[in-house]
Amino acid sequence: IHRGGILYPRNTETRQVVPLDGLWNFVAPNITNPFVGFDQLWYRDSLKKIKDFDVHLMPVPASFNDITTDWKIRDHLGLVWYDRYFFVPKYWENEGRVWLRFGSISYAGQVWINGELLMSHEIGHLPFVGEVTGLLKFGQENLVTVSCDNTLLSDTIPQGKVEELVNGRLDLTYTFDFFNYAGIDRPVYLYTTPKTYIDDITVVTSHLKESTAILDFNVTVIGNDTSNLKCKITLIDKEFPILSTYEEASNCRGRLEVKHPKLWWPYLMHDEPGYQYTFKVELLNQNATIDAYSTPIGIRTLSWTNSSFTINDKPVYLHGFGRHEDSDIRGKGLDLPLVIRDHNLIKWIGANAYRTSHYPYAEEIMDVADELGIMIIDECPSVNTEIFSDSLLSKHKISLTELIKRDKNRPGVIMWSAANEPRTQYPAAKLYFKQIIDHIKSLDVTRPTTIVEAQSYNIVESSFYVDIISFNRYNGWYQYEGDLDVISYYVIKEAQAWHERFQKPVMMQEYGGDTLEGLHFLPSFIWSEEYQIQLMSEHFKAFDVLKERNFFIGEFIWNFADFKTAETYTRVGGNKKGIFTRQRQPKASAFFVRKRYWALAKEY
Ligand code: GCB
Repeated sequence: IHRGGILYPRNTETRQVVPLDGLWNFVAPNITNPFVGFDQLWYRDSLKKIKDFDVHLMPVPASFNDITTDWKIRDHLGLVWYDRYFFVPKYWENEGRVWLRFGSISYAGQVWINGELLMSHEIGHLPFVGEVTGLLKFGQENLVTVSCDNTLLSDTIPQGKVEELVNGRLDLTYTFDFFNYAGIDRPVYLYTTPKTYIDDITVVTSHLKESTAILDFNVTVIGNDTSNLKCKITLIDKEFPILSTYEEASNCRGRLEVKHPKLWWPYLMHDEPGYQYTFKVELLNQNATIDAYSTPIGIRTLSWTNSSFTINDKPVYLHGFGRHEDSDIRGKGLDLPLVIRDHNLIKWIGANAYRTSHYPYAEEIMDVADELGIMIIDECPSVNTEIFSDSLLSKHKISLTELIKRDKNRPGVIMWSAANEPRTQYPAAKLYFKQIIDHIKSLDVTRPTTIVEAQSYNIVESSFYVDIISFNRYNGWYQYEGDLDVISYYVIKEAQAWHERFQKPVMMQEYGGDTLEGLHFLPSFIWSEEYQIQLMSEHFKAFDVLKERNFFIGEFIWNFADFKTAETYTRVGGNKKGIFTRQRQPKASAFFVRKRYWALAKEY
């Protein structure tokens, strides 16, 4: 596995990208031995030759769980196997290096090329890449085999537990409520780079004053001999090259000064939101281009105090949702029509932000948010942590390292969320989260941090370390169910108490109630569309009071859309707290929220 940069694969003057998405062969050995496949050396040859198990056609990218009609595949625990053949052109032999990159495998994956182990990766929802040059047969068919393990334990991110049922079947339980979808759920790319290549790029807006922006950049180059190379940086304003600079390739870091920059602004805060430049890097040997790579960047700054949060020195109020990557049939698999539909709904409803609850979303989704000016609270895959240990801590740090490496240049990412609803009332959580937040700060000081809390403000210790307080609370639902008339009292009281104890800006990250579309009651009754509207309306009253108190910086509904959960009697076909259905049609509440969100936007 490559431990360096994780730049998204792009075609450039010097690089070629070949997607390996499509139909792969798939085997889910439904027996209790977790090593089936390894012992039989399934990676040595086509899965189609296996005798004792069914071989399915499986689309990539997709979660495998809901594709077949077999509950044993939906609820499969342990290893599943994928493979496919792909052709590598002869001329690639002279291209330099060839790489294989997975946008994510959930939860853990191992990859073989032509029977040889290439790489292993643990923690879902994060990309990984390995160099395959030495393993390929050029001008021929090659075999890629993947094993994928969805087992969650006390030292995985997130945690889960395996239990053996009376009949010997292994059953996974977990305390978070979204379904534990698994598989090769994001795009797979084969791509080339030259032998000496641009491995990573970091660009930060370090100053923004009086119509001048200073961009600090750092480019990592890998190769045998970089001493004669130059590194050329061009900042392209849509079509026109506006600024160039040259650096030594071996130490390609420096600054760009941009006069009268067009800033990246959030949606609805500006008439040209989401403005991005192209940051182009070329490695030059004399006048020959050795490698070239371009990435979009936005020019913007963030700052925060104990009661405010600003972007480009303007205070922002975040109004949006928690979301999920989730849809019928493909589960958490990347689906571009769905991604665009979702963002069209986000624009329609007038939201300016969302949280990638409860794991990093696909890079393709993040691209859309950057481009539209949607602000993202970027969450790592840690959810509902109950048992704190050193091995968990080190994996949690790895997940943050990988997330920040992936998303550090994204203007849309305005905050790092270290975890959702960890049990921060436990004494062990204190030092644990101090180390987690220190770790984030060691990687990025330009964005604020948060931990999304479910515990009461008076028993939580970890919030001393974060920059922004986030809390989830289900007034009118998990507590005071049916008592709509007390909601606003409790919301105001709690937000104020968080601020008083920790002296930080506060936002409400989750509130809501399950709602079955088409269920109507007058007067409103729990689970009806009327109840959801009233529950929100009572929250809005509280938010209007809190907004006047400055420290309150945002309101997120739980959830954007209905989503699938594990099977439990509290869920009718999944979690129904969406203001859109799982098919992305509005419930009555969506029209109600829309009025508020557009009205909030007018206040900027
Ligand atoms: C929460 C969790 C979220 C759940 C939600 C619920 O507090 O953060 O993941 O889906 O409650 O609806 O129970």
